[in-house]
Amino acid sequence: MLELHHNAASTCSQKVRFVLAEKGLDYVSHEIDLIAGGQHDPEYVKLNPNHVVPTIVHDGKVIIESTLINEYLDDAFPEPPLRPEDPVARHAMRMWTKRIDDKVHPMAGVITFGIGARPLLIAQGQEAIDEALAKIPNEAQRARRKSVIEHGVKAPEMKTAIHAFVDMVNDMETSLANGPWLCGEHPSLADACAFPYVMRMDHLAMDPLFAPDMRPRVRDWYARIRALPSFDAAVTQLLPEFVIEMFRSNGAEVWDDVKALAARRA
Ligand SMILES: N[C@@H](CCC(=O)N[C@@H](CS)C(=O)NCC(=O)O)C(=O)O
Repeated sequence: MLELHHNAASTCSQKVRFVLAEKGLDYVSHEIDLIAGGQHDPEYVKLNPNHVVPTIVHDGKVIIESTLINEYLDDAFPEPPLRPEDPVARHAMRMWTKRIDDKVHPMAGVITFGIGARPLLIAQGQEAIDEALAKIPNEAQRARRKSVIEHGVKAPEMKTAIHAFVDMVNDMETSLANGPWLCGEHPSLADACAFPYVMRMDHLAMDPLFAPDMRPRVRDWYARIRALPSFDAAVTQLLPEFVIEMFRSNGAEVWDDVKALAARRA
């Protein structure tokens, strides 16, 4: 039996739900409200001491860290395989997942909280913001979150964040010259890992950065991913339209600043 502790809008949860769907695996769903602080619930922290989603529990065994969860699922449920057999292609796949975990994911927090969710958080008042910040165990993450809630798109962290996303879509554009998916002819864990971040750009109205005249292969790859039934199960069925609309309108408000930061990297 598989249980998944997750959140509809969380990028790391989306990539795990995509893999669960690709493998046709049913799971018992435990949704964690990240705005209300469900990730800090002492019972949940016993499962995930990092206070983050996702976590899976498989026949009583607790598995954390989204990329490692996806590798675990591919080990435990090998069909269909989501890692290339060829060692060089498998290394390329792991380069994508590592780079996204190390460089892109921390910056996704910057654009999400500094652009998409910022007005909602500010509306909750400073006391609620301070209380939520105090609960974040990772010091660097706490400092980044504080800065972007205070300064929004003008926060010093925003430049590095936008550049991490521009670098990602640039390198995707190059890789996708070799095939329809990031590591060849079939979707792999690299695609599962990358799509939530490209989607986050889309939801924050940053999609001109992969417009047909700019990064057409990324554009086509994103359309290809969205056409898969697993995308529907992992995202469309769970992520409320009002969240996407809120992100998109908050993103559109600051697009000129984002565009200026992106132009310095493109
Ligand atoms: N390295 C972790 C990162 C997980 C992570 O940062 N999850 C975010 C949602 S995508 C979260 O739970 N954030 C809680 C918070 O910001 O307080 C993984 O890959 O599982």
